[in-house]
Amino acid sequence: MTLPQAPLKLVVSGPVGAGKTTFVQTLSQTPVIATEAEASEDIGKQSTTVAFDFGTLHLDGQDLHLYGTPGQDRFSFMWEVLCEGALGLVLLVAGDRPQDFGHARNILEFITSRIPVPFLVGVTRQDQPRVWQPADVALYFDLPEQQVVGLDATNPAQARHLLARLLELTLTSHA
Ligand SMILES: Nc1nc2c(ncn2[C@@H]2O[C@H](COP(=O)(O)OP(=O)(O)OP(=O)(O)O)[C@@H](O)[C@H]2O)c(=O)[nH]1
Ligand SMILES: [Mg+2]
Repeated sequence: MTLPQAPLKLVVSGPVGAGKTTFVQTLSQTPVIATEAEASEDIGKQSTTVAFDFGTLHLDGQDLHLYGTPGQDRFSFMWEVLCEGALGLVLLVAGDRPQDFGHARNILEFITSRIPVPFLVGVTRQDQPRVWQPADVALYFDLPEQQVVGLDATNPAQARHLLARLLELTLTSHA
C-alpha cells in the first residue's frame, strides 16, 4: 500500500499589486479562498489581500497547497505565519514597477532570514509594455538568472511553468 503524499506547501509573496492573488487564482483547481478587503489607504487599487489567498492544485504527481500573502507591510506578521512549514516560495514583483523592487527585496529578506526556503522570483506583467526583463531583475536582486522567471500572472501556462520550476528547485533542495 502506498500512502498518499502530503501536500507541498508553497507561498506566494511580494509587494502590493505584484499579482499574488491573480497568480493563485490562475493556478488553483479548487475555488480560491481569498480575503480581499477595501484598501484603507491609497495603494492604487480598490481592494487588497488582508489575510491570505488559498488555492490547491495537482502538478507533476504532487498535491500543492498555494498560499498568497498580503502585500502591505502592516500585515507582515502574516508573512511569517503563512511561511511556517513552507517548502517553496515565489516572490512576485510587477515588472513595470521598478519603484517596488526595493520593497520586494525587503520582503524576500524578511522571509528567508526567518525561514530558509528555496525560492524563485517571478516578474509579472510581461504582457505589458515597458516591462523589466527577468535577466535585468536578476541583476537587481543579485541572483542567478535561472532563479528569476518572467510571466503574465493571468496566463495559466506561464503560471504553471513558474510553479513547475519552483517544484523542481524545492524537490532537489529537499532530496
Ligand atoms: N496584465 C497583467 N495584469 C496583471 C498581472 N498580474 C496581476 N495583474 C493585475 O494586477 C492587479 C493586481 O493584482 P493582484 O493579484 O490583486 O495583486 P496582489 O499582489 O494580490 O496585491 P495585494 O493583495 O494588494 O498585495 C489585478 O487587476 C490583476 O488582474 C499580469 O501579469 N499581467
Ligand atoms: Mg492579493
